[in-house]
Amino acid sequence: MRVQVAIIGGGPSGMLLGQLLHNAGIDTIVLERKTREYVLSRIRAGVLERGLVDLLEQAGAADRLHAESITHDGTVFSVNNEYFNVPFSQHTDKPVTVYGQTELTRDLYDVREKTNGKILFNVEDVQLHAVDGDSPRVHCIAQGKPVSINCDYIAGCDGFHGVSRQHIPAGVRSEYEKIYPFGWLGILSETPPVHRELIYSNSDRGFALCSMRNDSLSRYYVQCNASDSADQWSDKAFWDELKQRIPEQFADTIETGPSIEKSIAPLRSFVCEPMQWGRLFLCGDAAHIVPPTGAKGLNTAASDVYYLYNAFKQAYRDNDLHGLDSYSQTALARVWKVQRFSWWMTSMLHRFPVHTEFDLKIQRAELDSLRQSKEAQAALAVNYVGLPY
Ligand code: RFL
Ligand code: PHB
Repeated sequence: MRVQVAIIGGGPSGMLLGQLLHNAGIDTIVLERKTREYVLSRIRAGVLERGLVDLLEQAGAADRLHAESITHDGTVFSVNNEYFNVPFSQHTDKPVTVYGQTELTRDLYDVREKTNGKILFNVEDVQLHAVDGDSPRVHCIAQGKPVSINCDYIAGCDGFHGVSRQHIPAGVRSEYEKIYPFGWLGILSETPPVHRELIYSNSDRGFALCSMRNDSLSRYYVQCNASDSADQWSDKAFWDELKQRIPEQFADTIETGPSIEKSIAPLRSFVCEPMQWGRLFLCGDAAHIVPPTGAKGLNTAASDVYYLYNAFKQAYRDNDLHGLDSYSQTALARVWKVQRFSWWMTSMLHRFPVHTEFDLKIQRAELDSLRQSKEAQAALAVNYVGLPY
């Protein structure tokens, strides 16, 4: 088989890039290791920047999002019992959109199927060959049979645990990493959200987040030990802990119910440089991870997709390789700004085991500044709604 761009990974990055290229007449195949059902069972992001929504529109996958998503013009921060709102609309002209990654990925699968885009699920043993030459190839096993794909370029959209990144030679690749000494225990429950906006909570017992998917589906998180397992947290233990970490007004009114999903996510910052080697281009979590506190992982995957999609169009339509040659540099410039914001949000809101009284005072001063200063709120707002591409 021959395609122009072979895409490894059918998560949101691979599907969005694949659909944009497909709509632009560039021939692609998406190779996904898991089944469609498995990918759609992973509960992840919920807050989308305008840039991502625009790309979904261009991909022809935004109809359901427009009908079912919720728009947020601000967010709440709380410190023990006190809370304040940071209004985005006073500082930016963009809101954020609340719509689950699961639904967004489902929409991308549906549009790929409807437009006859090539995709193979459940592929095994994906191998990349000759990525630094003119004719890269991808081999894999699909439905028990070997498949060989010749292509012009490979997009490595296979997430943090994928194979693509390893093809950048060790002598060329630099990896920057920070592992946080805690995780997030998250649950999904079929209950109405406790508040119409998200609540990011710094409490003496640790961080908590009240989020949502729609009017009758809530997503809540509490900071937990990195070594905890989700099974050891009963629903009751989760709700009791959450209620102790949010202001009383919300604890008293929150509607609880059985969890329909419960999982623990580790918190990590990670960047791989460069994001390109020969004809291989990394995109999304394959190249970088942020702690979820700033809601930036999926959104940063989307900015990579934007740069890479435009670079491929420039290469195929105008025979101009400038966008592809500068992809890594362009994407990384934004990635590091997003890393800074996600690290800052994480540092401001969590309890670290090494925290001294001094550190806690600094953290409180940071939150006081955010509450009192329009400039501090503006800085948060422009980052939270999304830096320009
Ligand atoms: P994904 O989603 O990991 O998809 C990669 C896909 O590649 C497949 N794969 C392979 N396929 C073929 N061959 C191989 N060898 C393969 N190896 C892997 C995998 O099966 C998978 O389907 O990466 P992608 O597409 O780059 O998307 C990134 C996002 O998923 C991620 O950044 C976000 O979920 C992060 N994130 C959030 N991001 C936001 O922008 N806003 C949020 O509100 C937000 N909340 C979150 C989050 C992540 C979380 N967790 C669980 C880490 C909340 C949480 C709790
Ligand atoms: C979510 O709804 O899953 C969510 C929202 C905001 C974040 C992280 C996760 O910062």
